[in-house]
Amino acid sequence: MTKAIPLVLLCLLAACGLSALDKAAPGSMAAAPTPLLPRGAPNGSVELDRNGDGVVDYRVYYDARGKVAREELDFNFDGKMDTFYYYKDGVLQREELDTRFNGQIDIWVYLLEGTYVQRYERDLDGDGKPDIVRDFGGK
Ligand SMILES: [Ca+2]
Ligand SMILES: [Ca+2]
Repeated sequence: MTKAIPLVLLCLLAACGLSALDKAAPGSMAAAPTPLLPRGAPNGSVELDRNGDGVVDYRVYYDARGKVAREELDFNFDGKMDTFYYYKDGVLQREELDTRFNGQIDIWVYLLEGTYVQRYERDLDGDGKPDIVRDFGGK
């Protein structure tokens, strides 16, 4: 037993906290801290076909200063965007996820400083309104 153990335990606890959030947002659809293409032409947009099937599955929009403003992702490659990231001044503010792939957002994640989850909302019954709200506080 060493003094390092409490720190390891703390890390495990932190990992548990994160994985609980992961469980609510299946797969790797959780936070993407950095945009795929963070800079681009002012007010422009870029489309990508990540899996090469001829269907666009990633789209990014830039603000007037060429910083990323919004990203859209087709996570399950069914041709419909299901994961949305909203930025302000290039910093991630909000994620919206359609985890049932039915065209309706069912998870909203609000971020602080682009990293910390400030608020988490989930729609369980498919009416488009959150049933679970977790507010982690912050500013
Ligand atoms: Ca594709
Ligand atoms: Ca999709």
